[in-house]
Amino acid sequence: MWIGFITLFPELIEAGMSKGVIGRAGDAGLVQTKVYNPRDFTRDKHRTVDDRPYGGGAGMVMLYEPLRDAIAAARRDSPADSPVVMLSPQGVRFTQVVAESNQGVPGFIFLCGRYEGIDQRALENLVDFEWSIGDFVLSGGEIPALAMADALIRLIPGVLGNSLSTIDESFLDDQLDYPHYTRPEHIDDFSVPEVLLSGDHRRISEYRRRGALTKTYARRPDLMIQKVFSVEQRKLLQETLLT
Ligand code: 21W
Repeated sequence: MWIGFITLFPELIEAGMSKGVIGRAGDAGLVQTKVYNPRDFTRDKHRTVDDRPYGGGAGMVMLYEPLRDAIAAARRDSPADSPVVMLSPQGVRFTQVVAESNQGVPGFIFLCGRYEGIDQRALENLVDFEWSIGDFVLSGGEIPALAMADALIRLIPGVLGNSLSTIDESFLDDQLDYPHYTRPEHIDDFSVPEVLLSGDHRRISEYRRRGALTKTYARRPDLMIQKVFSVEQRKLLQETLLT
């Protein structure tokens, strides 16, 4: 996968792409990234990338021309048909379903806005999709772009390796996680639940399914609307919540 980032803050993207699982995917050649700074595509002495909004109002608007030329440069480097994705509070919500439905797309050009936004003519004529990460206000598109890149890169075969967590537990995909414990067994008066030390894999698995199901019911009932519960799930909910 190839990802180009159009951003006034290249260091933010470079830092976010260089660590952990995502950094190793880059080192392994599973993903190539390149950053384009609209400021490098300006022609005036002051390298201007923004101006005041027509019609007045607060804040500044990103200029059309440096964005057009930065996107053109990214298009020359990117695989054919890589969509230009604007990170924007007006965008469609990016979810795991969106990430999964983009598996196999060879490249993306992520356009990160700053200030109040970009000239509408750039949005209408240079951008294919607008994506948001949720209903809260950030200062720009870089953190959403990194979040989406992370979600997309994790889905590339070979990036995660075949850790047990990715294969064995698909039945928990639409639920919150169960509690995790590691050594030591006792610390500051707090102990590890006995069942996890029992070696009884059937009981351990039930403990985890119960934890995931009841946590989801309590915190994210929206994930359970119209869900058809299995006989076991009804039993686990009933035992845990009604007794
Ligand atoms: C936030 C720019 C708010 C402009 C109505 C009119 C990209 C983002 C962003 C930003 C405003 C994403 C206003 C979740 C986000 C992003 C910068 C609007 C006031 N309201 N996902 N004018 N949240 N945000 N300012 O903020 O670029 S994806």
